[in-house]
Amino acid sequence: ESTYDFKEIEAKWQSYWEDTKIFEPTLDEGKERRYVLDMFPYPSGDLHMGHAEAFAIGDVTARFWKQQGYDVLHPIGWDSFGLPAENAAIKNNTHPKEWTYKNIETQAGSFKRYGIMVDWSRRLHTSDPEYYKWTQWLFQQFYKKGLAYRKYSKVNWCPKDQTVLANEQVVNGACERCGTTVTKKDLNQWYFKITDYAQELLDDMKQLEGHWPERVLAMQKNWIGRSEGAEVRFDVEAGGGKEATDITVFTTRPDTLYGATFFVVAADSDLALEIVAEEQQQALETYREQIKALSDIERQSTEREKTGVFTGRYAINPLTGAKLPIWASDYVLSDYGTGAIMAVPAHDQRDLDFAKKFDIPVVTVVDTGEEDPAETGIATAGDGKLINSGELTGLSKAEGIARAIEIVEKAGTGEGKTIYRLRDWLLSRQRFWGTPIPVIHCEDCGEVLVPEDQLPVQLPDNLKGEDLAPKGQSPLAAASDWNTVDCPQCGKPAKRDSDTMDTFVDSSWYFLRFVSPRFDQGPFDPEAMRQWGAVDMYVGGVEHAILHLLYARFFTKVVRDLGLIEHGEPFKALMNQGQVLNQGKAMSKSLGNGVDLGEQLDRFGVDAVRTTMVFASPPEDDVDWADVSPGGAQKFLARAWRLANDVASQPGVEGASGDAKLHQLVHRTIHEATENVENGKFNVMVAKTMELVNATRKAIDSGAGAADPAVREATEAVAILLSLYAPYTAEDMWHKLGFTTPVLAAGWPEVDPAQLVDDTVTAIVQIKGKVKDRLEVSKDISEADLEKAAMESEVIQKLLEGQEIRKVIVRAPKLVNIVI
Ligand code: ANZ
Ligand code: ZN
Repeated sequence: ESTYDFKEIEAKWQSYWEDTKIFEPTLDEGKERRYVLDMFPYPSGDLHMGHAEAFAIGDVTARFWKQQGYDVLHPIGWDSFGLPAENAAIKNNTHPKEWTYKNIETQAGSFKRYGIMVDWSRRLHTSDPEYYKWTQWLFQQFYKKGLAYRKYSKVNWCPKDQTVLANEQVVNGACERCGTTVTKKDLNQWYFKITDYAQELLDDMKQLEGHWPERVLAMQKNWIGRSEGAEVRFDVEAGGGKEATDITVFTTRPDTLYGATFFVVAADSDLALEIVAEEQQQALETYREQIKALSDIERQSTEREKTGVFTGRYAINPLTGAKLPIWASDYVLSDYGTGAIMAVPAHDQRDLDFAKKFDIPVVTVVDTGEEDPAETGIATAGDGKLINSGELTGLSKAEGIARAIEIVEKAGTGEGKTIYRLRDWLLSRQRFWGTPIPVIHCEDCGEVLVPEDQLPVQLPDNLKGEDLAPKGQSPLAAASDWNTVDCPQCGKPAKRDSDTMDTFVDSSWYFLRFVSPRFDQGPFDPEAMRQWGAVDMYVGGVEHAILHLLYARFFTKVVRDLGLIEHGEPFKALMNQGQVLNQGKAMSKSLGNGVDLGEQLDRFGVDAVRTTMVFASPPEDDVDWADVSPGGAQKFLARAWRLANDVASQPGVEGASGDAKLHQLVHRTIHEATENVENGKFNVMVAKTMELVNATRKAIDSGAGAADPAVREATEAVAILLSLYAPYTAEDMWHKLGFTTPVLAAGWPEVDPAQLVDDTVTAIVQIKGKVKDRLEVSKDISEADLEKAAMESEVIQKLLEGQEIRKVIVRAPKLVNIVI
């Protein structure tokens, strides 16, 4: 009873929290609501140290808002489609759902043990038909708006996983998952038209400034990649057995038109094949074979030596009439801008490298004051005066750009243009364990949406093991009993679409589903959505800085434009937690530096692990498990817990505020803890709790004693502070202190501003001119209060016993002299 036994304490409270439903929002009318969300987990094995950190951090905010009196929604679910389940199924000759739901159960058990304040009644899994029915429904709404479409395209193909990868899943030319070199393949694929929202995705980042980490906003901005410039049309002379034509380029530097000395088309583009002179065709085809396996990043790398082939054709500069040789090269990308450029070697490094390699002239047209690029091999990109540029000569770079656009617009050979690096989102996957695309292909009717009343299109249950092994087409394409259906429009035999959706689709709207996860009339209940709206605080790893967050923002905007919600940004605030490292490195099997969460919990207890995670550093910094001390955290919690144990055995004194110094410290601690949590300095908030625990212990042992009202006040405050990150200890203390409701129902203590006044002075209390006591008082104390404080002093009261007071002289704030 009087020693801190975390195992005993943990065993006591989990079911209590479930019974009292204290983790669930009350949905009371008129109560202000807050929505806290942690990025939902993927069910790979059991929880690990990374989960433990992220969820400990997310829970601080959720519990803090709860204590502050908000009605808090803090749900949990699983992102439960995906490749690992399928691979496990192939290996174990099972259906992917077995591995998936078994792991989910394991993780759910661990989360419950971990004491996260989540509303378990709202739990969802994206692989449940009740969930993916609405993923399919949303896909169909996108389709009807022209925001989901299919096109033939060269896609990134992982030869090992036998599936298509989005650009963002290709890292340095290799598959993000398995590291195999990615190749290109021509396939008919589904896309979401996220490019329609490029500008809005940029503009709305203003709302997020100050609430999202700056670097995340910078990464998103960069990814969207807005470029302002012009499109300019160049005539192409007839030659090499081909007729005259024209090619449009995109340039951010129309001011440098006079410096264009050659022309480049993307070697892998159809355009290159169309224009190439007959005598150069073979050379081009050989070159195209060579570059096939290269990723975009390799192609654009400034390190790599430039390569290319002359096409045998010439373009005419619309301003100068000069004849520019047209080359084909891999440093120009076929899917950016128009897939063709005018090359200005003096002012673009890639062009200069190419010009040097193939002996093409370099003409400087902007005098930046730097040395001549033709000599140095270093292109100059800065501002300066235009030279050798006809009617543009003498202008600055900005003036030149504006003027050149005017000229080409007037001549009808070009126009000002803004383009984006952002590509449409390739969402189809040739895999089994994902949301089936709810479309039927009919020879006569083309693409036909599966009628709404037939949703969800469910995955078949009868495929397992080898049936799921990648064979270049989706296992669903091979399952003819599943994919053969009647066309909903004409009734003829037709085929279901056999692709499934990228799992990023599932996670692009789950935060909307949580407001009413059992609703069966739509993706969410409009009334519940009106009440909860956007997520107030979203917590998760910075690895999701681009894709997941961009996709979720895009989905939210489309759902708003469908008239289903009012808000256009899903996450009002974002917190990126750091990683948990060991010995300065990410934990990994190969390094052998993994730390098992379950073992840590067994050894130190849930609260000690959670406290360590929160205390180690500010939330966004990494935690090195080799540098922290869960044992120390456990001692701190035991110390805190013993306060309640000591106070509990005391009768308690009513009325007076007790030990003034401790009373003041309580209020200062709460005040500072509030600011620390609000500013995301959770670690400092823990340090403040530690100071309060130490001061309270001191007051018990060598001062006021455990019965002092300030000691009780301090101990209650400690329990409430601990309720943000050490839930079991906090709950146990709270009940020891005599309360019969959960500590999360305590409410955040109110701070008495008078206790925050900084300047106190030491007042001297004299009897007949001799110093008998000293009091810590506010420097603004009134004469009457100072006299009262002096008379209430225990020392003085003893000395005055039986004496007749003749006169009291008070000089606030420093002196009281009692004459007897
Ligand atoms: C002439 C020029 C002169 C250019 C100069 C730059 C500097 P951002 O800012 O990234 O949008 N470009 C256009 N399309 C391309 C493609 N498909 N692949 C590779 N490069 C391409 O870059 C725009 C500039 O990159 C364009 O402006 C074009 O080169 C090149 F002193 O045109 B510039
Ligand atoms: Zn049909």
